[in-house]
Amino acid sequence: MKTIKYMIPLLLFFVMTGKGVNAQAPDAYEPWRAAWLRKAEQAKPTLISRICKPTAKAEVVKDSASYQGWKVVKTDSPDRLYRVSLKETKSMIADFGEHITGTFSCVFDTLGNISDAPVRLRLTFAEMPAELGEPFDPYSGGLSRAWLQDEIVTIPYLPYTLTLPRRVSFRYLKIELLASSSYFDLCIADMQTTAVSCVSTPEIEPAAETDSLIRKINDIGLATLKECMQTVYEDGPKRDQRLWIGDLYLESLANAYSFRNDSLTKRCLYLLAGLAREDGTLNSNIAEMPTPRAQNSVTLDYCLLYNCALLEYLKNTGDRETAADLWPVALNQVRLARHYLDDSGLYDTSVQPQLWLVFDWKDNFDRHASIQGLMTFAFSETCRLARLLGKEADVKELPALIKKMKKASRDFFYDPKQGVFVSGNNRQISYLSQAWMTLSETLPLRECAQALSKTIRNPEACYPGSPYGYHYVIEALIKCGLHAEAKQMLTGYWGGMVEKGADTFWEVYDPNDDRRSPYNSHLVNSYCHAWSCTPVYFINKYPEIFQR
Ligand code: RAM
Repeated sequence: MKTIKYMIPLLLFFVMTGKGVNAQAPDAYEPWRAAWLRKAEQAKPTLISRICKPTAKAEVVKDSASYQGWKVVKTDSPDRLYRVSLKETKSMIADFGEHITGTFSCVFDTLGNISDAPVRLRLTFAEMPAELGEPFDPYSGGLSRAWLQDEIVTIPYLPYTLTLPRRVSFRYLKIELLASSSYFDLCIADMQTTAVSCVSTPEIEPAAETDSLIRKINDIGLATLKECMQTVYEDGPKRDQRLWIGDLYLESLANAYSFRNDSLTKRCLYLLAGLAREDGTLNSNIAEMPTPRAQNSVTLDYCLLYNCALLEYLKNTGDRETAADLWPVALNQVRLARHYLDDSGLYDTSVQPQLWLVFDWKDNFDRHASIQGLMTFAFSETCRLARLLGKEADVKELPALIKKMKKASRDFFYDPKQGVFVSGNNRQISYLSQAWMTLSETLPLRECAQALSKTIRNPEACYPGSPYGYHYVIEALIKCGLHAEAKQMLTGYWGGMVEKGADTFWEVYDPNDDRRSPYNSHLVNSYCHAWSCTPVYFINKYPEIFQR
């Protein structure tokens, strides 16, 4: 009895300070985690499959006028791939006519004599002509060599149906004969890929009178998005095959203006929440197989973009239950980001640990102004989300903080003489600094428009290195009324990829450097990359800008 009497004040102390709760449940999401993962599983889409066959026999040709120095030339009808002596041809290329993702199988047969020995072959699946033309070894890339899609296979006897265990993502397939017996000849009798995606046809399409280049960009954007929409939003079906928050945000924007598979967005939001860290911080990405698990990595910009993705999801679907469920996650990302602000409301580069800031793949790009702008933008979006959910009380201090941050940004990053935002010790002028300062409405939009238009006309300015970076620049141009510039940037940048032969849009594209790679090998770049699909969003969200 006595003990209970002493325990009551102690219990009260723990409840009031929250210490007791933490001591017993250090996991911020302990009460909800299992339910979130269950809901993610329930929202998992069924994959739609279709059988794809080669549409031509082809060859790869070195050509300095083509992208990355290689082009594929169709040489024959697809039936010329079959029943032809592999001993004579040694190597054959099949063109499937479009980018596909799925399971490949092939039937090998003898031509005459029975098979008296195994056969050794190399199959190389390629998104791009360069992957057919250039040897993969010695490999110089920073990411695993195993991402490259070549397989050495040994066929034990013939006829034999080979089905590769690994899902592949490609347009072209090269088959090379490496070793066989002199006693018999062999051929391909049939081949196919069971291609998969969780979507098939878009619900929204541009008006018939839309300019043909814009329609083409829209179609290629749709193909890109479709390929990346599997049982999660993947960043790229060739590589990394993972759900990254930044990619999810842009894919879900494009999905809302095309396929409208809201259940996939819901699944991804729940998965990220269910696999967040115990302190409430989101991990930047999730691998789905064999069971969903997070890669142990945090990127501050992506944490904050989760809140923006959640707001968009709620606006597009009206699904308050999901948004309310995940509201604690949004609050925790704001909490995390606030550690990085100094008293004046400025992102403090001395706070440790400094987290990875993605923003773009571009060497020497200074991210200070961009993270300040993105934080301000994401805090404002979180306030909007709070309003829709009736949770304003949880963020009552944010509006004043946002005001303070904008003032700090103007004092620290804005150069009134030049009329642009600068970032870093070298006072770098970049497209993305202007974009994030515009999206955060740090200055009146008229002045943001001036900063943006000065920057995009400045040949010395640091331009983005990826479609991901360009997305935010176009969003900012539209926001401050620079519609013609937005359209020109979209048709110039994405149109550049179209001109260079893209079937799907690329992870990295620098019009001035065809072999650019953040991984020290253009062969391991992803050439069907989710974050490049957003013309679909722009073109269909803003018909008055892009469809006239
Ligand atoms: C790469 C991918 C992915 C991106 C991350 C940060 O692995 O390009 O799309 O989100 O980096």
